[in-house]
Amino acid sequence: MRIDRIILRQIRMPLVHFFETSFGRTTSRDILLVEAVSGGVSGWGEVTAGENPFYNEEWTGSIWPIVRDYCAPRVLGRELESAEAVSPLTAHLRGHLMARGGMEAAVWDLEARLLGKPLWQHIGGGARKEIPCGVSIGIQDSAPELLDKIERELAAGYQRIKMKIKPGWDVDVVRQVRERFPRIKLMADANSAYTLADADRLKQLDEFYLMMIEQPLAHDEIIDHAALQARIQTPICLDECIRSAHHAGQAIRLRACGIINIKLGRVGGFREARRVHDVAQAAGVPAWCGGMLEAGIGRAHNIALSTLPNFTLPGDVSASRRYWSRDIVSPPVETTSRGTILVRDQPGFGYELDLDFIRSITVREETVTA
Ligand code: OSB
Ligand code: MG
Repeated sequence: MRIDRIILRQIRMPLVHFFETSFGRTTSRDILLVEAVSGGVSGWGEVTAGENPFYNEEWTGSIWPIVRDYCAPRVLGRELESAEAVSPLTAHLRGHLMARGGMEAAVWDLEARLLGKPLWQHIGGGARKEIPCGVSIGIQDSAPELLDKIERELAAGYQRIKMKIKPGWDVDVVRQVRERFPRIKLMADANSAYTLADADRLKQLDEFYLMMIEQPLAHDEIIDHAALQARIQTPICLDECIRSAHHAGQAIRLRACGIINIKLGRVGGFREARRVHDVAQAAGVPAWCGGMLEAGIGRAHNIALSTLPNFTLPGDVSASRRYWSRDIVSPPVETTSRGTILVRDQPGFGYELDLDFIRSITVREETVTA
């Protein structure tokens, strides 16, 4: 496979509802799409970086020069044995995993299309034809608003609820949710808002028998998570901390987590995501697929990833309509009344692109050639 050109596009899409985490509120997204073209066939990737360097150090503005000046030139015009070869070609970059991962995912999609195969099959997935879905619910302006939202998502069939927490929006709010919904699968995500000094407060969450608490401590701190896990019963799930299979192995060995959230962009693409998956599986640590408020392409890639066998817990990948009044793929991603997404069998990521719509919301475009 030889890639002739890579087209970068930045699209702007308002969210139907703001999304707030411990690091801030997002109302509109600026997303980078990567189109990799080989002999007239295109594969597409979506970069999962946020608009600001708050979740991790990457952001919409850092992606463009990294893909244009460092990632694309390494793969363009070169004979690639397979999509597997892309990640090693950009491995000399320090960090910038989301930028690398967005381009890498485009090449996986391209290769699947060249072979006429669905992406899920091409990456070695297919353990399930229906993906179990949960939802991630941001910090709301009031607890009653949160309870209403949860009620609506449960009525739509979603299998588990993740609520965002931060200091000042934690034990009391979780208690209210638990009192109202005593039996649901419930978890909390702190996005690194606490330190080990908060261990007593975090221990108070044990009484609510959460499925897990996600990333309570610093984004780059595995050892403190191990110390916290020794003090609390609720299983810790790591998100931000796990950027590679190596990190996953270290975290598991140190007993810093009992569950791993795998995000395609955060680990730099499909090759590393599969390696993280394999490390977790070998250790008996369950995984689930995290979300980054993706548009349809990223969502479809997440669905493909979620068909690997060890994605046994409901993930954050949910219906397009929860985020967008109109998505860039057609049909939009939809869920069943069982709270699942049906895996599609079309070649590549499995959905049609709405190119007219993409054109209408593109604020920047650039083509890179060999
Ligand atoms: O920590 O999982 C996270 C969104 C943006 C940044 C980080 C996270 C999230 C989510 C939303 O929880 C997941 C989604 O619905 O896409
Ligand atoms: Mg998270």
